[in-house]
Amino acid sequence: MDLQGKKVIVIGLGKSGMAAYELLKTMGAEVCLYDGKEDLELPVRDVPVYLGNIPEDVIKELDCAVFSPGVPLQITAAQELRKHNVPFIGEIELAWLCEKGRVIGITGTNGKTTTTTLTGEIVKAYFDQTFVVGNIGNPYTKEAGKTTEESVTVAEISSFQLETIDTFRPRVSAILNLSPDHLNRHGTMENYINAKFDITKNQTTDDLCVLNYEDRILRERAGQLPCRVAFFSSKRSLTEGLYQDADKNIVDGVTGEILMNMAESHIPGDHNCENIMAAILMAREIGVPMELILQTVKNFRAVEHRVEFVKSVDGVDYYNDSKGTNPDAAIKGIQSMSRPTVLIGGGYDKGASYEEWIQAFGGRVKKLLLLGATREKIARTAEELGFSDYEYAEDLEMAVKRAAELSEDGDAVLLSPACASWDMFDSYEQRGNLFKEYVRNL
Ligand code: UMA
Repeated sequence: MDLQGKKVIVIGLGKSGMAAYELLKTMGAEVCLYDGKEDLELPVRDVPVYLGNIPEDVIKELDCAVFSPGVPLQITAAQELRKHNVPFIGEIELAWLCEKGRVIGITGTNGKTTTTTLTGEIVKAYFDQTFVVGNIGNPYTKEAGKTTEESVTVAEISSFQLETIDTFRPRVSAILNLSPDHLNRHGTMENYINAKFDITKNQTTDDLCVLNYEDRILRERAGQLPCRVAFFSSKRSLTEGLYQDADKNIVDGVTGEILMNMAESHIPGDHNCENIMAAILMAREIGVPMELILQTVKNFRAVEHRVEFVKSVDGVDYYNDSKGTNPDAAIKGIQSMSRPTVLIGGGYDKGASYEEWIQAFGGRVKKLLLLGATREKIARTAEELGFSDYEYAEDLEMAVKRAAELSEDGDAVLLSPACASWDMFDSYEQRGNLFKEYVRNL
């Protein structure tokens, strides 16, 4: 799509929207901007900005709309655009139009950020020009203009972002796992799964998709994908791809060669073993020598906000798992605790069910402190499951203080909300940073 001289509107003026705007200017488009927030402080003064709604005479003139990932495709402005047959693409697709190098695209419900960061580190160790972009917090449109034929882009891609791709074609993709998330946006699990599989829709047999063998849907649909597939498994031996054996070795399924042992890594747990195996398979496909891959894996440390150790106060270890934004991620958080734990949870309601999360407490949680929009819903589920060791907290700061009172030498305090942050915070990063600040103030 050539956008030179075309009238383009950017929908949503957060990080991605503003980066898309800058890129569109360099592409020679005539840009205007829209945001649903009527009292938004104007981000720029040199182009028209429409807040709340887009006038019909403006819509009639538009050639294209570029959507930010967080803006649902059902909003009134989107319906108006559709009515006037204005085509829309997402911010990822726009970036792709300017991409000159090879792309690794990583999706899945959980583990995306760890896997993207690790893969980025490995690729950076070998290729001079590497860009790590996408849902991880660095909009792809911010970097796409800098790519070259030699560069490699490692992109974390959310289901929101996959809804609005058109020709985006990663040379290597990965779908790490699938569990219910963002159902308020996608409506059904089927829609959510389809959005995730769309990462492969333009791939061909020249390309590879890395899949988790332990995820039934991924395993079953693998044969229908238009590209080659490489599996990894943390639970059973495979004759292809990579697997983890009973002694926690990561083994090459084809040659039987032991590549490394999980004890050599700083990121423990089967879920991290899966992230590591996915990163190894992707990096190998893109041409990074195995020795360098393994060396980088062994040096890699945990990502911020993902079961991140904060501090020990009076013998109590505090962990920040603000990135535990859905029940499945939070299950991994609580399962990695080896001490009696005061757990802080609750937040924005994405329509999830909290049953499995509460069932996964497995006697580890001595008290659950609940905050945010979902606190009553979680409390009801807890009661139904016979877990009544919970209390409400008014805000995160009060929750941290109460957790300190309730815990004793040898315990852990874990913030792992099982919910998004958007009811009380701008982002999970802000929630995690505030948690760390409150802990340091104890
Ligand atoms: N807005 C509207 N109408 C709406 C909703 C939002 O106009 O109905 C406006 C808001 O007023 C705001 C702007 O859109 O001004 C925000 O746009 P955005 O929500 O797309 O946020 P960005 O700042 O552009 O950040 C986005 C991703 N956010 C979401 O998908 C919600 C970031 O992922 C991503 O890091 C960033 O692009 C760079 O690519 C965050 C996230 O929470 C981390 N992602 C979800 C997740 O990981 O679970 C998918």
